[in-house]
Amino acid sequence: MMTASGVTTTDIDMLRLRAYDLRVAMLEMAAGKGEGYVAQGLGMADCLAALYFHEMHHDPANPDWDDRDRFLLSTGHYSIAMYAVLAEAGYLDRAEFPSYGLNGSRLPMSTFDDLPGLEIVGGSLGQGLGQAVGMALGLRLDGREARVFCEVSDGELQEGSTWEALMSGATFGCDNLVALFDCNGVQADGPVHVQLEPVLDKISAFGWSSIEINGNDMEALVRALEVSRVRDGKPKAIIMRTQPGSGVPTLEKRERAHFVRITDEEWQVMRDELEAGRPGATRG
Ligand SMILES: Cc1ncc(C[n+]2csc(CCOP(=O)(O)OP(=O)(O)O)c2C)c(N)n1
Repeated sequence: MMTASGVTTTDIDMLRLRAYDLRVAMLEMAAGKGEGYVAQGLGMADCLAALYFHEMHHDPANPDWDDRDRFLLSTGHYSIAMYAVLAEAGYLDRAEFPSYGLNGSRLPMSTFDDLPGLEIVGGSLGQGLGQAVGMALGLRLDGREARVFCEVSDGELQEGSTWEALMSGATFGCDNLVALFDCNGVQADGPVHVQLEPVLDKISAFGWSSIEINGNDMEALVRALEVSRVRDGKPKAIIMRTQPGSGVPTLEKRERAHFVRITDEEWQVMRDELEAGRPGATRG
C-alpha cells in the first residue's frame, strides 16, 4: 500500500525497524560504559533512519565521494546516535561499540572527526549550521547536486551563531540545505525555559521554508524530507518535536535524562522495554 508520501507501508515498516536497531545499538554502547547521552540519541533514531536509509545519497564504501549528501551532527554530544547509524550503514564496525566514551576511543562522548562518515567535529554548540551553510554554498559553486542536512538542537537555538547561519542561509538562497531542529524540550539542567517559541514562525520569518512535525513519526519524517527536495531558492527547515528516551518508557519518563548513569540491572530493564516495543511486536 502507498502512503501519502508515495512510499510504501513496507518501506515505512522497514525504516521503523532500522530506527529500532539504532536504539538497540545505542543502549548497547551506553550500557557498556554504564553512562552516556542516550536519551537524546533515542529521540533522534527515527530521523537518522529516514536520512541514511531513505533520503540521503551516500556510499559507505566511499565516504569521501564528492557527490555525497552530507549529514552534519551539530550537537556533538548526540554522538551515540551518530555511531549507531554509521555502524548500521556500514561505515563503522560494531566491534568498536564497547569503546564508547573511553579514553583514546574513536567513539568519544562528543564527536571527533577521525571516523569515516563524520563531516564535522562537535562539542562546541551552535557551530554546525554555519558550517552547513558554507558546505551548501561550496557544493553549489562546484555545480554539484548534493545536499547538506544539518541537525541542530533546541539548546543551539539559544546560540546567536545559529541565527546568523539562518540569516545567511536564506540570504544566499541555499535550497540545497535542510536544517533538522531537534526540539526535544530539554537541555542540561531540565526543561528549556528560554522563550524559543514560536520556533516555526521565527525560522519562517528568517526566509526558510519550514514545517513542524512529530520527529518520532516515521511517515511524517519521510514526507517532510521528500518535500524538502524542491529547489525553490529557499533553505528548508524541519522542526522536529522529539521525545527524549523515545522507545524506552523508563527513560521517556525520567525528568532529568540529559546524561544518564545507571546500573547494569537498569540497562537490562531498558533493553527489555525496548524489545517489547519492537516494530511488529505487541508491547506487553
Ligand atoms: C557553546 C557551548 N556552550 C555550552 C556547552 C555545554 N553544554 C553541553 S550540553 C548542553 C545542553 C544543551 O542542550 P541541547 O543542546 O538542547 O541538548 P539536549 O538537552 O538535547 O542534550 C550544554 C549547555 C557546550 N557544549 N557548548
